[in-house]
Amino acid sequence: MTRDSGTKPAAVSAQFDAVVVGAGFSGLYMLYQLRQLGMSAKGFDAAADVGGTWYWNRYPGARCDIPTTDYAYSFDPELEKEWIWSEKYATQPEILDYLRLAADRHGLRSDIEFSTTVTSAHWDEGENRWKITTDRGNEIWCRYYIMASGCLSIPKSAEIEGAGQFAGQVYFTSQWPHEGVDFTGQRVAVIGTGSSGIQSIPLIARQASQLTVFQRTPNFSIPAHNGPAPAERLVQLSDDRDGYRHAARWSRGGIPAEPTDVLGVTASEDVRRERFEAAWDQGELFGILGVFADQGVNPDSNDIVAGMIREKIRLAVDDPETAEALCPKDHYFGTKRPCLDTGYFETYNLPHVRLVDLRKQPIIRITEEGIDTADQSFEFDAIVYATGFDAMTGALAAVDVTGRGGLSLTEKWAPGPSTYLGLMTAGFPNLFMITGPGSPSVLSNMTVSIEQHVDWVAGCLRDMRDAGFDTIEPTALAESGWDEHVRDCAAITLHPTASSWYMGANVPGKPRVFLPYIGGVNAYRQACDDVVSQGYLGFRRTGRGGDQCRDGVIRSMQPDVAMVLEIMAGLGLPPMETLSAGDARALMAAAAAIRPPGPEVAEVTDGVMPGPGGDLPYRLYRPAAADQGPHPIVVYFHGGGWVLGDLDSDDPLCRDLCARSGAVVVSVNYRHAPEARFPAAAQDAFTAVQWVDANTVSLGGIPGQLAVAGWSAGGNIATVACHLARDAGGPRIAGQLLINPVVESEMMRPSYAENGDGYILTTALMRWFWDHYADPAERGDPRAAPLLGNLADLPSACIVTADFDPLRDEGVAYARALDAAGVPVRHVRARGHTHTSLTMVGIVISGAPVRAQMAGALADFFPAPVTGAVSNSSIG
Ligand code: N01
Repeated sequence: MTRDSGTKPAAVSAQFDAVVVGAGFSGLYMLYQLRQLGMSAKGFDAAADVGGTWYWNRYPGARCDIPTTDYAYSFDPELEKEWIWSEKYATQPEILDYLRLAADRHGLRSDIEFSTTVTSAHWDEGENRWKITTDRGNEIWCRYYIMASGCLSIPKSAEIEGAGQFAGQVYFTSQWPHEGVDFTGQRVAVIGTGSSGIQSIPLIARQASQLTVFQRTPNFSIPAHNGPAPAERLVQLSDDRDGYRHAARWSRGGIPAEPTDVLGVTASEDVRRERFEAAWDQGELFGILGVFADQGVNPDSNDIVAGMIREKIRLAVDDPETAEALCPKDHYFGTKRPCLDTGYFETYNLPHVRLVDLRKQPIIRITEEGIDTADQSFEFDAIVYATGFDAMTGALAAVDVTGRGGLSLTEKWAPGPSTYLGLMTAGFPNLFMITGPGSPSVLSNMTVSIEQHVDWVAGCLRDMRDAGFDTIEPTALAESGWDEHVRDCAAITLHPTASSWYMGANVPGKPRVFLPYIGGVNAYRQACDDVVSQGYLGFRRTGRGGDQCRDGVIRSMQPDVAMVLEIMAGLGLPPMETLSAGDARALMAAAAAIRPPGPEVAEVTDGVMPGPGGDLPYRLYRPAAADQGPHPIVVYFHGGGWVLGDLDSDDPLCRDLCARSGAVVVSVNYRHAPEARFPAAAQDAFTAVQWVDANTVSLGGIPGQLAVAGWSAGGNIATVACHLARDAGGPRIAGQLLINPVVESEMMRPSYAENGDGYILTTALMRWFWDHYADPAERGDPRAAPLLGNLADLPSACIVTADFDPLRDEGVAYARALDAAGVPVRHVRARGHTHTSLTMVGIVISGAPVRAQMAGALADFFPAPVTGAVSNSSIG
């Protein structure tokens, strides 16, 4: 950001405990907290006064898009009482006044050097301090360097040829003249239809004689319905301010709200309409983003909301062609930040306002007189750029920052930012970021996130001082674990599909990574608190207090798996092992009845095959019409500890495997314990494989292309069938896909100690299964514990193991033992998954890529290319 004019202070060389860059919401509160700690601190800001984003963005119509009752500090109860917001969404001048008052109440200005830009920050390893320099020649040494420089503070350049040629007036919404602009009688162009454009266009239209809006991407916007601050919220606040603020801190977005569990895809048309209209009338971003619980992850649900907003746009705009051009269709609703407007779409009904759709006629260049598009030359008196920001990383990278060994921050972040909790980055000790990339920041009510970050940093500095540490820095492991978690959270949403500034897509050459943390303010706060309560897990701290490193990863479970576990814990179900086999089966069946059905396949038929103890029911899934076959066949065995499960229990998973792999899947319902104990299930499995092999052609299979698959105990009998087939000299099995298989009975491996409690399949339940299935004396038989058998000459294997599964280590051991025996093995690690989560098709979205790998392994078992498989990317 260029420096604003102001009285030039004398250059100084000084020492402080901390330097804070930025004097907006975060910088001011950080300075306040540093004072509370008794630390000396210096603030710098390029602006001539406090305010941060609210100092610069003075364009007409600039307001916040979070209700101002919530967009406020909570740390100062007196300020809260003293300040009454005049509107639901306050204007920029009012918010700036509020920040001035906050600064004055605490005398913060005296600590801030205004009109001064920090240009470099270098970590001195000998001194264990940062050396900071500014554009005014200051040189400051400090222990802590705190970037409170905002997420949207570096304007993006216009990137349009000839931008410097224009002879008329040029304005950027992000650097608006303080004295305001009078457009009366002028021909004005606005380029850009993000929040800044959408807020300013209706007001510019009031003055301009002609207004032409150049739109590259239409944006979703809903009416703000601005007015007085909502009475209901004011009452809530005055009745129980602390309770309200507490609820905000532990909410998903930073505003108290009851999350819905209504799914767009299953709700009735009436419910959909009613919920949408209520959110539309409320005029709040989080409301419209939360009409349905699944609209952020499910394209069909998202389309319902998006479609209703497009309906509203068509109703608001008179000219059908203009209306259509204003309807966003290239991104899912919410994946680019939606806007709140006041009369935006209606502005296009004014006779002097025109929309130019840059998708149809792109801008070729800016000329001295105006703008040339592919179709037309326009003349203007003024051009307004509302073209956005180098978001989230721009301000951090604008300073020349070097850490340990001269490592530059921009070099480290060339592939995309990497942080621990969005607060710190490895190699840069004592450098803190307020609302940095990898934190909820721009997806949340910023004031709540800012206070949480500042409080965390202040607590961290206090703890360091108390324990005698001078430096703190995340470990590489902790940081990569957090980065992975941030990516995992984004990957299950629709966000990565959009070319948004959240993805860095608006700045040419910027790496495309989802920048903020989408797991929620509450989940994030919990992670930060857990880091502290675990002795600053993931940090190295040094000083006279010693050299302490608590290495580790704070969150490694897939976010949707964690959510399912939380929901299940909330149901208070009795532990399975306390039930009779019959009651446990009934519980499983009840759960199966209410889950999503899994993908469509061409045909599903039930039948029976002869088994050693009577007929065995089976269900056949065909990937394409029979006359489009034949296909390879996979004989599948369901999970359930040899006690539970049936043809229905693994139905969605079988559909998924069939649709993804293009193989016919024959799911076999073998005999169960305790009614039929060991080795009944294993015998049934082998018999089923023999029968399918003998009937390959009539089942629509390709002779010689037969594989087995199974999950859990089904994996056990699938591989045992391979042992038996090898020993019997046939049938020939092309491969075995074993998903979290049981392959031994000891239950002694570390994964039992790590994961034996809390992840659905527990040690106690596993013991219950074994007790039902086999006598202790039988459990060493290779038909019960195949890991103990002869593994030579078994079919190629794909073994899937899940991180949070007690069976993980025996699966890994089996993969290693097969490999040692010369069997080709592929080991798929289901990162962050539990024993059961991969089978939750349509619920646990993060399981989809793992199931795609399974299907790929099945396809690899068969020599010829498989026909009929659908694109994996189309299956959730
Ligand atoms: O910026 P933006 P913004 N030629 O990046 C277009 C917050 N905010 O300043 O989408 C032609 O959203 C660009 O087109 P495209 C809020 O978080 C909040 O409006 O890249 N067009 C887009 O239409 C917001 O999301 C409030 O195809 C070009 C626009 O310019 C964030 O700040 C108010 C172009 C930029 O939209 C950023 O908002 C204001 C080119 N060369 C801002 N380059 C509140 O309400 C870019 N565009 C609180």
